[in-house]
Amino acid sequence: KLEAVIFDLDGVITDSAEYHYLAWKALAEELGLSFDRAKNERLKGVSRMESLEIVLEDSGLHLSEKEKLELATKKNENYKRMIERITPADLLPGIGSLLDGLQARGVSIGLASASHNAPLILERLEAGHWFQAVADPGSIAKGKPDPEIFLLAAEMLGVDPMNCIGVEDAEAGVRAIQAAGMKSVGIGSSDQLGAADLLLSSTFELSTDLLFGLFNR
Ligand code: B16
Ligand code: MG
Repeated sequence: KLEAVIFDLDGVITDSAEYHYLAWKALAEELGLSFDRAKNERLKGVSRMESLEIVLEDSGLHLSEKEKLELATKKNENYKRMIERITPADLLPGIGSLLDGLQARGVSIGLASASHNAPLILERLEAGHWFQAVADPGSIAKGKPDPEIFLLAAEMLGVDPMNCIGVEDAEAGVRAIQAAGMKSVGIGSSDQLGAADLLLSSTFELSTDLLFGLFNR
């Protein structure tokens, strides 16, 4: 029985995934490295420092931990300037009415984002009131594709993972949801998200009926 829906943030609630892409691209260009959307796919759902390792791979650069931290901080400062511009109008299509609909039907709502900037983004979107639980990525040991962050959100909501749906735009995220024993909804293309229980090409296609339907088949 559906008790809770646990959402990823970047690329599902709002398109901050695009700002992550732009900020990593700016950093890569500054370092004289190539960076394209195909490489960016591998960064989705992945922590800031792990993302940096992917940006730097094959660069031939040998950087100290301190230098890496400086680069990651620089990317994050640039990213933070970009997300200042987010307003409630930046909720992705259909998300506001979906969250209203779930709330009306008594379904709990949680957030399982790998981003340390998630609370700031929820505030900019004025979306915090919908979420009964926001899992803190700072308090988990392993990031996606490990299930930890989704399990933490379910625990905070007091629900059994078996009665949860996770919604993700990243391959690592869909794998995390499945490893948590939840039903998975992927937003994106089958190239990355083919493993999801339900695959939709846009958030606009999400509906409460579709989500409840995942439990009646
Ligand atoms: P930050 P999600 C993830 O958020 C992003 O997809 C990923 O690209 C980013 O590196 C990660 O958050 C960490 O974000 O640098 O803001 O702490 O998709 O799990 O909501
Ligand atoms: Mg995401």
